[in-house]
Amino acid sequence: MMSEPRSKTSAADNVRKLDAVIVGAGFAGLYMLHKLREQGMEVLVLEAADGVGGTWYWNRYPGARCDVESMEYSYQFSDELQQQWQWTERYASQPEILKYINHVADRFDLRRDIKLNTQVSTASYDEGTASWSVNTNNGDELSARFCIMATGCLSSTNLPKFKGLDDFTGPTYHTGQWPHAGVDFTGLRVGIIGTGSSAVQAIPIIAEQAKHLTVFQRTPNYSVPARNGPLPLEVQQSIKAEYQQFRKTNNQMPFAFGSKYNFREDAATEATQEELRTEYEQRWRTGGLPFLGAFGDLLFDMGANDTAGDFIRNKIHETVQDTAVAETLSPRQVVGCKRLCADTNYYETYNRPNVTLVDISGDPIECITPDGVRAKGENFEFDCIVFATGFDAMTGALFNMDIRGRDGLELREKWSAGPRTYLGLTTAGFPNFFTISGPGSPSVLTNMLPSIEQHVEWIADCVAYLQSNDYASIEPSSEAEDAWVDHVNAVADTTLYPTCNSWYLGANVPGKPRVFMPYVGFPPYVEKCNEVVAKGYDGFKLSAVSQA
Ligand code: N01
Repeated sequence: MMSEPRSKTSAADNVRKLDAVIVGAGFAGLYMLHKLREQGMEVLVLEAADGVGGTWYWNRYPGARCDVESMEYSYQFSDELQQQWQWTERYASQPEILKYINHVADRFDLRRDIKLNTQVSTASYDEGTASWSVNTNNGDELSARFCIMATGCLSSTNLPKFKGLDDFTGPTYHTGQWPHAGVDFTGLRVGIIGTGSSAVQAIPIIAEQAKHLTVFQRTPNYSVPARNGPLPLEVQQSIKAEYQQFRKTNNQMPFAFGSKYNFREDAATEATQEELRTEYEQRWRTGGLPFLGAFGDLLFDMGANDTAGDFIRNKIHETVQDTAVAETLSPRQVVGCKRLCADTNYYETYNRPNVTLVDISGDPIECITPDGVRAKGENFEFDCIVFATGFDAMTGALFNMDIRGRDGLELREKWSAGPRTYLGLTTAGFPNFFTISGPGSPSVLTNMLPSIEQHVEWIADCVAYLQSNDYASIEPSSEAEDAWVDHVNAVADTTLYPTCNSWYLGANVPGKPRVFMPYVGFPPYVEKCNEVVAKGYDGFKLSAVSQA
């Protein structure tokens, strides 16, 4: 599709010239590289880690696994790949997903165009040449027509600035930057701060090893049993026999997964007590996030949502023997407005004699001390501390770089009141700059793999369109962007998502503007993206080939 790849070097000025630079070698970066190379482009992927895998490279905490089923949380762009790869469990563990990503990197010969251990420090747009200058911590100087951010939504860890953080004399760990050698907690007194998805997976396993585990909980989270287990060969074969149709049906689901679980349209508000109990019980037994598909109004109507909340709170009380602990573990916010967790023995773990729950909802942690944590006027002594405190989601990784568009406009400055994009793919003032699963796209509310594939294919088609029509650059108009931002908010406001302090809103990071970042609803989003293209890139400004 591309005419001629750009010349490879420019020895005189030491700047390597490329068609595209991609930042990040996770699922998004790898597929983007594959796609653009197929189009004859010269591409380089820059990756900070010393291996591929993105989120699955970093998040190696005990119990880390995906909450979307393995037959769905995988690439669909290659039928051979999806037919040949064998998953072993209903939900793939972190090591298995990392093995899969490495297999993909080898299978499609991607490694030769990936530079590891390389962090992008600056990326700036040069109007004269209609290209991006990219600099790295290793002194690389690159010039590329297209700059594509595949930096992930949950890749910049959030470590709250606890007073005394550096005073603790033992080791500390963040779930999102776990040591590769693993951690042996045997015989140790362990403190863990946070009770989100990472903690909910890690706590049961750490509790089995540790001498004592103390959990500091600021907000309880709803969790449903994952019901993980081996994935029988016959189940895989039956899905593989109709894999393409299965993928297609999933892509028509609101969150791009779970079609076999029937996301019902019936209203919980119109169901009898018996119907509610039967439906929730059946989903609790089946396990996993399709629990939220029990009724069509769960994420839209407070009364409907309460019925799901009551059901889970009852389950917590049935499971946890100590009534006071059960009550402390019982969330009061809307089910699903913080990401629903899927666990293995999470609530059961609080029946262990070596586990203590500390409710810090009313009294924030006072400080970290040389020996542990001080909270509620009490000193808790630990041999090590685990921070399961999440991520500066969706914008954090982008803001870790100095990204400047037209006229030196800084991305951090432009988004200081919250991210502004058109379709979550592009932002005004930043020509030829794309964000894969960026804010304003369904991303984290969906099965990430189909969302990533849809973005990669949209970007690849866009680049091919520019090439074949001799356009130098593309960027959205401010009007299209403003309308999209308003639309993203309007859609979110029809749901219950904005009702609690979630990372979807940036509420977990002090000082971050409170803006709902993802777009709710995969099928209408894809339809909009396709419509924009069908109308000749409606809402975008296309510039003729630069004379520079
Ligand atoms: O992070 P989180 P996570 N003092 O932000 C607490 C995906 N994921 O890494 O709720 C005390 O959810 C914070 O408390 P609060 C998934 O999308 C997927 O667990 O803000 N506590 C919260 O309890 C998920 O949603 C999988 O009041 C503080 C916790 O730390 C996302 O990643 C597995 C605090 C952070 O929870 C993030 O999950 C893992 C403070 N100052 C992750 N600051 C699966 O696929 C924060 N907290 C299964």
